[in-house]
Amino acid sequence: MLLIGMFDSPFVRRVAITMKLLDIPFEHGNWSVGRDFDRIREYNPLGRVPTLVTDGRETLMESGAILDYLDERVGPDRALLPRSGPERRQALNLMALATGAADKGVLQVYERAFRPEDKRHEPWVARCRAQMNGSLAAIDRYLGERGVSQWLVGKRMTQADITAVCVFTFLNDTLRVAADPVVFQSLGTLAARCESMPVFQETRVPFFVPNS
Ligand SMILES: N[C@@H](CCC(=O)N[C@@H](CS)C(=O)NCC(=O)O)C(=O)O
Repeated sequence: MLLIGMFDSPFVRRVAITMKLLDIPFEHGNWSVGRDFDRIREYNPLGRVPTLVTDGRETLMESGAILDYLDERVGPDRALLPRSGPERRQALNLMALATGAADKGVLQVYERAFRPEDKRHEPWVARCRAQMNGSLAAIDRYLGERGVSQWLVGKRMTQADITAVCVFTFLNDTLRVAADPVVFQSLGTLAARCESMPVFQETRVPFFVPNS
């Protein structure tokens, strides 16, 4: 299998971590959405990552759809998203908040990377920042109430934890969301716990400016 996209993307990274945890080997197409745009579009007309090319030459796009395929491949007992019921709904809600925060973060990063300075619109950037912070705060509050030593859902690490941590680390690297240690303290504790695990360390790379 070929996983296209750099690990500085939280969307690519959550797929890579999942594949490693589920013992699914892959070749890594470490291609930049800026520099390797045309090459990525040969596989995904949208020019987006992650894109996964399966051994059966099927091309999958959107990290959520790719994760769904990976869970299906390993079966319900090993799947990283809870199978059904309140835990599944809670995990999906937390992941929606996390990926939503990441989307708003990516927009802010691209504003700096792709848009000339005189064309930037600060009120729009501020709106993205407020949406991003609001989502992170909701996850942080939820975990704080649950207990910082807990996983986000159930009694084991699930896709909700992987996604929340990949997003939090990305937003911290690019936009310094946790510069003040009091803000997002619970998420910070969860991230520190996960980032010390080998599977997270193997996919931890410095952020790369997209159009360089
Ligand atoms: N909803 C998508 C978001 C993926 C995404 O935003 N990827 C970024 C990299 S972090 C990308 O490909 N950007 C290039 C572009 O959209 O032009 C997913 O979950 O896969």
